[in-house]
Amino acid sequence: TTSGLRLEVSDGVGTLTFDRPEALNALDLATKTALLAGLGELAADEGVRCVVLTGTGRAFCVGQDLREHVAGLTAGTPEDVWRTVPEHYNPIALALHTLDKPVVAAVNGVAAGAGASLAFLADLRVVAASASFTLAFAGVGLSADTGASWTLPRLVGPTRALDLLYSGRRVGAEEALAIGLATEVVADEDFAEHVQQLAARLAAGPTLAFGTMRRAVAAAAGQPLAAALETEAEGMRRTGASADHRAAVEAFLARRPASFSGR
Ligand code: T3D
Repeated sequence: TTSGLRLEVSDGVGTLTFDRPEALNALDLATKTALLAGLGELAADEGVRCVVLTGTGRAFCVGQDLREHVAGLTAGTPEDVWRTVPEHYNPIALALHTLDKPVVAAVNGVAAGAGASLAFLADLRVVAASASFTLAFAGVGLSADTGASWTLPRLVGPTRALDLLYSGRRVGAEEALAIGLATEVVADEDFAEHVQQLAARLAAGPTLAFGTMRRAVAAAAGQPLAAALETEAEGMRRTGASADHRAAVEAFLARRPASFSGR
């Protein structure tokens, strides 16, 4: 691929694979543009019921391509360089955050800077035993972007978030699991198969209910209990009117396994 990103749809799973292994899957302009377009495509495709974000080679994604970044700064066009945050990183973060289906980050290798931020926006982070996270921003004298200031304290608490942002230290898979950054750690040799099975399970689930849960959990982060209860009530009305709910209740009463269409 010329864009540095591969998009595949198979059996209800939409997979976006960072594919610039020679640059540790750093995000250049073409990759960011393709990522934003790919997320739009997967959002609009009702046949896609689970989204997986992963990388090829030894990295998940190491964030901004610093070679391209420096080339822009050296060319004396810093405004153009920084425009990438509102033009690419912010819409990418919102597109990931607002998908109406489960999102899995399959963290196959190191996730750095905005690459880590992207993984934090997923619902679940399946992390290969040899993978790691580094917030990396401080190392290049930058603050944080792509939602890390919002996601990270929610995942690990504000004190740990600032420790990780200040230090930029490498967090291995086991520590990531212990502090709540990883959902699970999987041996490298089992990783691809494990991710595929997880994604298939999610894609075979009640997609409308999953999307509604996803929105409710995100909204609750900024709501008092009374408002969250209203969001829940509205969600229960929507999912309660779904074909999946009806069919699953009938299956339960008939002692059959439920089969979900996603609607
Ligand atoms: O443009 C804007 O508006 C800014 C937006 C910023 C958002 C951001 O994401 S800022 C954060 C950017 N990312 C980083 O600062 C991470 C930098 N990389 C690292 O800290 C380390 O490379 C890693 C911890 C990720 C991996 O370390 P290690 O020892 O396994 O590998 P390495 O030897 O450092 O890197 C291997 C190669 O990848 C190397 O190239 P070479 O020397 O073999 O030709 C290295 O330069 C290259 N590389 C690593 N990260 C990047 C990169 N090339 C371009 N951009 C990178 N981000």
